[in-house]
Amino acid sequence: MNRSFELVKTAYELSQLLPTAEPQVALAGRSNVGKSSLINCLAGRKALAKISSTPGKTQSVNFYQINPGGYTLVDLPGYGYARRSQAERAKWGQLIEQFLTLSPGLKAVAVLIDVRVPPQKSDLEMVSWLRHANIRILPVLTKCDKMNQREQSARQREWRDLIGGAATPICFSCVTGQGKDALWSALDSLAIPTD
Ligand SMILES: Nc1nc2c(ncn2[C@@H]2O[C@H](COP(=O)(O)OP(=O)(O)OP(=O)(O)O)[C@@H](O)[C@H]2O)c(=O)[nH]1
Ligand SMILES: [Mg+2]
Repeated sequence: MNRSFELVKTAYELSQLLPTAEPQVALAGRSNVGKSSLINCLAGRKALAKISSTPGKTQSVNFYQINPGGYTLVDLPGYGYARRSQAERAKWGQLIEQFLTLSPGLKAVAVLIDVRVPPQKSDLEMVSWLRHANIRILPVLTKCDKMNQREQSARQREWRDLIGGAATPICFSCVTGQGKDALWSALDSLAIPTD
């Protein structure tokens, strides 16, 4: 199915985050994990979201309206980027937290994790924060083209056990397109009401 992606809003400040009841799924993950690349891959457009090999590229909350589907994918700034000043990290932490707390339409958060990297404190903190806030977690392992099948499966099991009870993480790669269909199905079933 061909989908259209439209960047409908960009927020840099807490005051620009107006609560909305429209269905949304947010993408969260450490800087450089591949959030913006995943948006581009799903959209089939290379330059929709800005990507960079330097962490900290996305500095705003970006809202992409998906049609058909009628929901919004929200690209969040990355967390855990140590080379930012403490003030900047605090500002983004607040922006992300405020967004996650104040979005009545938020159906789930896709937590993106680099398949090559063992579980990091910042990822575990994000997962635990979401669980406490009662927000559904869609775990996605990124850059799966960089690891063989056996290593991917081991990391999937590791995260399934850590998140506990949630679905097995989807292995995704924007280089090979692995996991793209599975991700669309998961997003649709989380964001589109069934009744
Ligand atoms: N091999 C490979 N590289 C990837 C993949 N996805 C992203 N990358 C690379 O990872 C780097 C970071 O990608 P981004 O999409 O900018 O990451 P981000 O999570 O949006 O980063 P921030 O905006 O800084 O939070 C870029 O150099 C991408 O080309 C993938 O599936 N496979
Ligand atoms: Mg980005």
